[in-house]
Amino acid sequence: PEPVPVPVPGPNPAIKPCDFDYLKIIGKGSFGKVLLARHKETTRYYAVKVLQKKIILKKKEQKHIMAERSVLMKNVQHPFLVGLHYSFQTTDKLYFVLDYVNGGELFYHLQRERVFLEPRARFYAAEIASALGYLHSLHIVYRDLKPENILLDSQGHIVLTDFGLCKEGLEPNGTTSTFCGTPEYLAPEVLQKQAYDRTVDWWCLGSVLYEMLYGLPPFYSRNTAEMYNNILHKAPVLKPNVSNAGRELLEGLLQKERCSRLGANDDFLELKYHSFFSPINWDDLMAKKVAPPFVPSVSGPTDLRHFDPEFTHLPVSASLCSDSAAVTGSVREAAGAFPGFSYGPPSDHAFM
Ligand code: ISQ
Repeated sequence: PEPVPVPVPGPNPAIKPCDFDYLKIIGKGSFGKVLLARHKETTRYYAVKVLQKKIILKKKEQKHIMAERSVLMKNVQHPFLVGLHYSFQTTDKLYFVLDYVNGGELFYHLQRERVFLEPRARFYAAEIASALGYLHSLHIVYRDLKPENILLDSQGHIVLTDFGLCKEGLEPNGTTSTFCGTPEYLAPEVLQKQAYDRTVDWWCLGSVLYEMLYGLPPFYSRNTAEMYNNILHKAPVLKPNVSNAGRELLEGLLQKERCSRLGANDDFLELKYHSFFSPINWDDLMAKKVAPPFVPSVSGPTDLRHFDPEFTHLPVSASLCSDSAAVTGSVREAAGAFPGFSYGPPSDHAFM
């Protein structure tokens, strides 16, 4: 039999910022930005997330970033989680080369339609739940599932992004702000800075499902303090325009006491077999054999119509690919602040 090259994980110093053309900014957070980029040699499109090291170091979020990298690369592969192709670093920046997903944010589509009918909300909630259940099986807690982290691919399937970028927003002056969006899905225990576990993700899923069915987050108020009070002390309002199964599921997921929350005992299995999801064939869902209820209209990989023009019209910084951006990594990077960051499927060339 033919010898088959087996990829072994390790640093890939061969890949560098200048291997890409940076076309558009498609997202921005306090740590850095996400750009649409084209790999010059292959002409393939990627979402490249670029983080400033000094901002991360200042915020002491290094752990989060390393956690993000390990989450993305440690063989974390799931149909509804964004894939990491490479990571590498220069003197002042960290780069993640991710799948490019251009169906738009789920909540961009929700805002256009106000609410989703139950079958559509069920489909999205099921794909998100299966991704969260998979992460939990690897002992990973997603923690901040929020509207802007839930994307649709061009076929209409869910893609969860952002394992660690832009946790709490930090303004340049060091004050917390709503720059990254008000954290309206924060579970009571996170809000109170108590210990949290995988059950926070089921709370967040409950919040997402609530917003898809009712058009607003469960404890929404224009007044942030009041919203926080609602999250901690008020029962969610469950009007009867949603089915009994749907309201029951929301009630279970939005339990303030994490031990009483649906999923507290058998995690994803408790959701999987809930009557709200009885129309879902989970094997077909995971195999992407369930046709998405809505197909985003995109003309091709560079079609940016679903991205906020606030970002896409910004100029792309030339510093992303310049002579000063010396690639670090390989053996030398062990001395730096982000050892072991650079990654790529090694001996890529062996396959081409
Ligand atoms: C992939 N495609 C589009 C946007 C993205 C934002 C963050 C992370 C990955 C992405």
